[in-house]
Amino acid sequence: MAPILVRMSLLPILEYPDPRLRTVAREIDPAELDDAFRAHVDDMFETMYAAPGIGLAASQIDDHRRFMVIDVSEAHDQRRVFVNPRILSREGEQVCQEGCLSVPSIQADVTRAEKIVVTALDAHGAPFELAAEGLLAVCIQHEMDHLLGKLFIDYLSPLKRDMIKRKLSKQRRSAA
Ligand code: GNR
Ligand code: NI
Repeated sequence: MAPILVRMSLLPILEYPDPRLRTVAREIDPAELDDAFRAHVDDMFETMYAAPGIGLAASQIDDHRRFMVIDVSEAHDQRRVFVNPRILSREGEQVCQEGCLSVPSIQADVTRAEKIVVTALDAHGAPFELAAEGLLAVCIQHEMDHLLGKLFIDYLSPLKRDMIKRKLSKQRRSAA
């Protein structure tokens, strides 16, 4: 029987207010989409599932290339990779209570488009177009914000954001 090598690792996730989360990601040259890139994508999925989360932008693991991974399914069987994503159209509004692996234990309502059409490359460089609504649409918009250095708490009032900053630093002090 041929041996099967399984090589995976969990990646550390940057946490607010780490300034690296504010980096604007750079476009990926399709020539970069090699086996090493796809192994890295697998590590991101494992990191996301372990957290647990439904999406992870490269920015959150201190990789400032323009891509993200998403799986909103409960069975963890709908992996989607978006390289150089672009939103082609948006329609309607929805309010969703959001959380973020980079802002642990904080949740807040955010208003976003209800339906979007997004285009991107997959992990092999093949272009695709996807119409998304509901939670998938929320998650795509949340991850694309990360790629621009933006966090969901940026939509809240400065007062509320300051309260969150204090709560997180207090949490970290008691965890240390
Ligand atoms: O796991 C996550 N859940 C979630 C819930 C509502 C709206 C957005 C998200 S994304 C988040 C994972 C994350 O931080 N991705 O950047
Ligand atoms: Ni997030």
